Amino acid sequence: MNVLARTFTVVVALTFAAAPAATMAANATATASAKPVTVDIRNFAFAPKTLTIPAGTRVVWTNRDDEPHLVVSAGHQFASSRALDTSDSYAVTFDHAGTYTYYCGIHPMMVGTVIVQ
Ligand SMILES: [Cu+2]
Repeated sequence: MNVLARTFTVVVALTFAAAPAATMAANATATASAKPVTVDIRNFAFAPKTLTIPAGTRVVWTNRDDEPHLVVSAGHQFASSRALDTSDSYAVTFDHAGTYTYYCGIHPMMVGTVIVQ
């Protein structure tokens, strides 16, 4: 094999090797953006208090307090949780853009907002 032919072989091999890698990277990005976003309920507050997410994101609230808490949609825009005991979680997938305010049904001073873009 002369040098030119060998170079051509290497370029072709690299082109085919690179294609699956690029596809895998694209899939990894899609998976990363679909990851659930966590809101901790801690010290009688939602953290973060305001969350901005792309449409289609699943939000998971987890109670880190020793007191029970609830997640209740202020405008009945999504289903309310049951009472969450310590370490219990509640998840809602937000498919549509909008501003969703919520509060704790036991401690109504606890408020949070999910902004879906
Ligand atoms: Cu509460």
